[in-house]
Amino acid sequence: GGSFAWEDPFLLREQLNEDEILIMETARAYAQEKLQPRILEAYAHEKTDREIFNEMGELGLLGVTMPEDYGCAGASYVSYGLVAREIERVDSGYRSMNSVQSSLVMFPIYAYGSEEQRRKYLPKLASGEHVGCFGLTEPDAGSDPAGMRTRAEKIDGGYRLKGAKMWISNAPIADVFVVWAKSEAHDGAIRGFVLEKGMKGLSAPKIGGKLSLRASVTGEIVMDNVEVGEDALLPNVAGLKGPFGCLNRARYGISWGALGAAEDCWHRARNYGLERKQFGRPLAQTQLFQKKLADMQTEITLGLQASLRVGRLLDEGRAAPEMISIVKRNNCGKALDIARQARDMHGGNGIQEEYHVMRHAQNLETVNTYEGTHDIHALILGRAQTGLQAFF
Ligand code: TGC
Ligand code: FAD
Repeated sequence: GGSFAWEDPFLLREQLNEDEILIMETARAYAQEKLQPRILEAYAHEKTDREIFNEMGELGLLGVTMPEDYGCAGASYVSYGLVAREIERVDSGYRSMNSVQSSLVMFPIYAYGSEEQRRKYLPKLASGEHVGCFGLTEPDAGSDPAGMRTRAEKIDGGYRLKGAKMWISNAPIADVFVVWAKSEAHDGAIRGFVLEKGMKGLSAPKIGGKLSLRASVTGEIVMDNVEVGEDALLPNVAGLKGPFGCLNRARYGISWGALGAAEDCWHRARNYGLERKQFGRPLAQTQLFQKKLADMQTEITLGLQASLRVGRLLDEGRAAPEMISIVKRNNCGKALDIARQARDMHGGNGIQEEYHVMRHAQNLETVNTYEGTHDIHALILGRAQTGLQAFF
């Protein structure tokens, strides 16, 4: 018979190779020592610390799957998932900063860019000297990005971009903007463009009033006749499969990340239940409390095992987008439920910032919505098994 580790029931750690364990431990030490101490202040005052990009870059935690030629770690997708889990154990907003930079900005430049674009942008994004953002969503096109209005008109030697993007992570502090637009010169196909801070007509106002993901700044991207050269076009992809290729990777990372936040809630609820006494005994000695802990342990353990499997398939080049929809949808939905339960199990203290669980619950509302809402992933999976699309 084997022994049982309550916090790692299926011995996930044993399924990782040495490089993966190393990168996980680097990310964990950084997250716990450097990020955890600043989160309450950052969250309360909506402060996004720009330095975090430099710190992550220095440790090799940005764009970990990209090759070493461009200043990256050349690590596995499993490593990328482990990094997301460790960072989101502290806060979903910090993981968001990393996901966008890695999967939504560095990946498209690497996968769809020219060699010149790769050399120009990737090393500075990898080191955190530059911050990137990804503009797909618009005020009137969220779940249905095909409905975007942003246009690229052909001009002599390049393009003129017109339109507005909404809900864009990192935008107000970004140096590099990967934006998607319908291009007249390409029969109206959706194409990717790389814009740079300071271009005439380009602005990125902050969206205020968020009650979720407050440590990660979100903005609009306004393109008021932004003129760019031919070299701003990502040459090697056309159509929605461009942005979706990036989303596949980010969604996969989020499936790990959300469970990191859930684990933090689970561990905090367990500790609280062991210490807090009511009716003359620890809360953790009641049947209802133990059932909740068992449910959390079960969902987290199953979810991590599923993400690990999808990560291995990604590393083998065999992961289908629908597999990613299963883990993104399930793990975000389960993490949100777990965070809400953990909040409840803390009683009144559960609403207090220093117990952290309510912040996770608030954050996971966003995580369950962005990168394809919980229901949109259900429709993707419904379509894949019935052959019938139910979006419209
Ligand atoms: P559909 O007809 O299904 O597909 C259009 C074209 O795209 C291709 N495609 C994919 N390619 C690669 N990977 C995928 N996952 C793909 N899904 C679709 C497809 O093959 C087709 O190609 P082609 O060559 O035949 O034209 O498109 P649809 O318009 O019916 O799409 C519906 C739907 C719901 C699947 C899709 O639009 C969707 O997923 N909506 C959700 C939108 C979304 O996820 N937005 C995310 C914005 S970015 C963000 O939230 C970042 S937050 C990150 C952070 O801060 O951490
Ligand atoms: P809608 O599409 O209007 O959906 C509203 C509701 O209707 C949802 O419950 C949805 O599930 C449901 N719904 C929609 N269509 C259907 C249907 N056919 N059938 C049944 N139900 C349906 N986007 C980016 O491009 N880049 C970013 O960096 C980025 N960062 C973000 C950061 C934050 C903090 C947030 C909140 C969002 C971010 N987003 C980003 C946008 C995010 O991807 C969208 O919010 C998300 O895709 C949902 O789009 P929407 O908000 O327009 O909602």
